[in-house]
Amino acid sequence: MKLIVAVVQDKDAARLVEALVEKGYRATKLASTGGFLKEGNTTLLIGVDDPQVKTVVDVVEKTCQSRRQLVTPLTPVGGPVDSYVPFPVEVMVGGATIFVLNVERFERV
Ligand code: 2BA
Repeated sequence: MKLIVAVVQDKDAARLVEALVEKGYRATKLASTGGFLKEGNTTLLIGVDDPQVKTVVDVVEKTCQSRRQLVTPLTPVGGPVDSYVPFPVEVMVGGATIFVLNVERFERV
């Protein structure tokens, strides 16, 4: 068995959970925050048998879009505040960041 951990954008999360549940997969949705943008995103935990990993990853890939996002860097710590002009920087976020982990033991009691 594998645990798929997928970090996705909030905008795609509801559709993704719907698509997974519709196909008979179980998923847990966690509210999370990206370390870089410090904005909310969604982390899904999806436990599946090994042969189903590819199908689930395909569903995630089809459902989640990449989006460009502008980030305004913070004032450098200790730097001159008055002369600092923060220019927005564009980053490409998502579709999804996916980790596939081996599950040592799974029980539903
Ligand atoms: P954030 O950490 O908020 O990152 C959002 C986007 O900012 C990233 O998109 C990437 O395009 C950019 N970014 C992140 N760190 C950067 C850096 N040090 N320098 C320049 N640009 C940077 P994604 O790569 O698609 O990541 C989306 C979210 O997935 C991340 O949100 C984070 O919550 C999660 N994530 C990505 N890689 C991860 C990893 N190795 N471990 C744990 N979580 C990860």
